[in-house]
Amino acid sequence: MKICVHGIGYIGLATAALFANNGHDVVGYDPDESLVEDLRAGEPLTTEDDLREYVLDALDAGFEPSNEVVEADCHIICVPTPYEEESKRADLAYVEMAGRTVAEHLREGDMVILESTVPPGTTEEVLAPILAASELTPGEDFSLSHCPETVLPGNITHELVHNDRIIGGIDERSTDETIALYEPLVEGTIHRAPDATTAEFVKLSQNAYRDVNIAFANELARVAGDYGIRSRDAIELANVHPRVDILNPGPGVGGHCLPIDPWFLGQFSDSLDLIASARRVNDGMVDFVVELLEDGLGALDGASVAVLGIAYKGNVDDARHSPGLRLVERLAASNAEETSTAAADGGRATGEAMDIRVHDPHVESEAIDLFDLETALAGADAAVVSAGHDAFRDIDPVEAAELMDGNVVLDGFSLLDGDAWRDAGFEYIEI
Ligand code: SAJ
Repeated sequence: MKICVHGIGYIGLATAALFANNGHDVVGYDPDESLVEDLRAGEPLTTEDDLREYVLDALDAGFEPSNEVVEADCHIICVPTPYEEESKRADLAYVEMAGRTVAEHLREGDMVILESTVPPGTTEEVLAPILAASELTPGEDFSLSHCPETVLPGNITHELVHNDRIIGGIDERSTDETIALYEPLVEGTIHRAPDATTAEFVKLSQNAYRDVNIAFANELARVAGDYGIRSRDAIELANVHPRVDILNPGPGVGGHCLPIDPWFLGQFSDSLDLIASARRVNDGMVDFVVELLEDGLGALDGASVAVLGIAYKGNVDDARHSPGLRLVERLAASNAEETSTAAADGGRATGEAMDIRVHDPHVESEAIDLFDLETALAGADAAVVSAGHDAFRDIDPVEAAELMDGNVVLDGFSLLDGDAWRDAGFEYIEI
């Protein structure tokens, strides 16, 4: 089948490769010229080795990246749905734009599938009317469905094939056709949603569920701290019950899904309560980390802090909405506050600014200065592990003690060997 994938970022690229590697004739449309050029030159923009190989196989199989949209039997929309921080809403401009482009190329009998994560109702209420501008009727002249992706970044090529899929069309025929397209490629089970809006709702509910579960763990961690017990021991023991499955506390929830998708549930509803609270609990973890740090150091004024990790989770290079970045911003903001309070007091600073040095073995950033591990630790009063990278387990506490001036280590993910760090003279703090 001729397939045009609209948007070949992370998900679109993997989706295009999935179809191309399974015998379909795939064009991947993206307006970004350098992205398309790099892909054509066999240079997929990814640090995931599996995905790179998978895309290279797809290019060998005829996958064609392009800056032009083509007529196709099936259009799959994988464009971003950015989150508007202030209104807590999804910006659907890219979906709308893709809809208009598809409408220009739509023919009777084609299929249109929306994979982007969107607020409930988007396929039926936003996309369908735009596609109807083609003068073809959605559901009658062409099929239209929502088929959300659910892959875990870092494990995309496996999950793309093995995860279950939820598919919901705007009518029965749309659902049937979309299921028939994915069924031969997917090893997980394909579940039929009653309609497109339910499929959209399910995807968001899965991420909101995980976010609420993590918020529960984070709240337990704060409560456990009040009782002087270790939250991870308590959670591990609570989880021996066959119907309890609490996730892990940490310095907050990052990425471009969990901190955002729960809010999309509220785009056309005023009923978010627990889900909104969970968001606030998770966002508030950065303040808790700062409190723990302040307790450990005595005072933040003039302290030198090594922030280890700004990726949004362990072993990935993506720093979007990450707890590590929030921590850096939060510490930098206390510096700014200190300076402006000093100015208001007549110009004399009461405390000194903090020196914040950031290290991340996976992330490259132009927005923030990154240091190698030794430089970040040299002279530091405290080190904070703010991303769960496996590489941090290899830090030798004895060498760290020699490099650092102070002896505070705050392990946001309890991934270091606490006893070894204590033996090396550190005050080892967990969440
Ligand atoms: N985290 C914790 N404690 C935990 C687990 C995670 O604090 O016990 C934090 C992580 O450190 C990270 C954040 O949560 O900051 C999110 O990480 P994640 O691994 O839970 O999820 P994502 O954002 O990488 O991917 C999620 C997945 N959704 C679910 O598991 C329900 C993935 O399957 C989705 O495809 C993806 O969102 C998406 O694209 O929506």
